Amino acid sequence: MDTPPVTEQDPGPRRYGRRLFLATVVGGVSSLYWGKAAWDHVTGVVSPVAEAIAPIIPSSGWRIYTISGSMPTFDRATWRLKIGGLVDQPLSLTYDELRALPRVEQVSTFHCVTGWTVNNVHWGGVRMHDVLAAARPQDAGHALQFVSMEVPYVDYLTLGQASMHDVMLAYEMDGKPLKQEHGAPVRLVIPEMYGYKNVKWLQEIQVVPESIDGYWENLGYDRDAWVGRSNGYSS
Ligand SMILES: Nc1nc2c(c(=O)[nH]1)N[C@H]1C(S)=C(S)[C@@H](COP(=O)(O)O)O[C@H]1N2
Ligand SMILES: [Mo]
Repeated sequence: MDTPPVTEQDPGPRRYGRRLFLATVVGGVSSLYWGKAAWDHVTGVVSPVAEAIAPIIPSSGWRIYTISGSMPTFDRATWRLKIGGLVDQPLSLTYDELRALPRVEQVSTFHCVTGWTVNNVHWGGVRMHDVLAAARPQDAGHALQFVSMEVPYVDYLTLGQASMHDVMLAYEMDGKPLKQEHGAPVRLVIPEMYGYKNVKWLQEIQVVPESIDGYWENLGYDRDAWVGRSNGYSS
């Protein structure tokens, strides 16, 4: 990696204007959308050229973050993605089972709340709908808890947020399997929200009654981390 892993510190002064341009486009779609498709959250699209070259030109400008100073190791033999909590059918997916779900690709821009941005990241993975559908969430479940192998990193999204069209579980970046430093084997991608909601090294998704504060929210960042509309301070 280019830079040693660091942990995100104080949010610092606000650097984004409200009119920050959020470029995001879906390059592949799954047939079913779960919940309301939220196309109105898309405020811009990348050019076809940018979309075409994204898989061959690695996205640059990343800073690698961990909260523990070490990175969890992905063991293909033992890793499982567990789907539990308020579901009728708890699941434990192997890496191959995850890869067998309907595949989607998208090009979207990634923003850390501290001010750095990576444009036109080409992601490959699965939509939340396809992961959750088989687990059959119960009516009492209104949110998802995302649990990292990096304990105690967790974060939450409401089901409505998680059902936006470009929220995905990504197992590929720039056309290659997700690297360890970026959260292998799979990370959450929600381009509308700042990086800290994009949990790396996922191991479990729990259907829970409501969205509550995750790791960084407990340290003062906003729970709803909308890019350009959240300054990272609790209000
Ligand atoms: N498990 C885990 N996930 C994480 C983090 C982390 O420290 N640990 N940092 C978050 C933050 S603040 C950002 S900006 C992005 C950075 O992604 P990258 O390390 O792939 O550049 O990961 C997010 N997901
Ligand atoms: Mo971040």
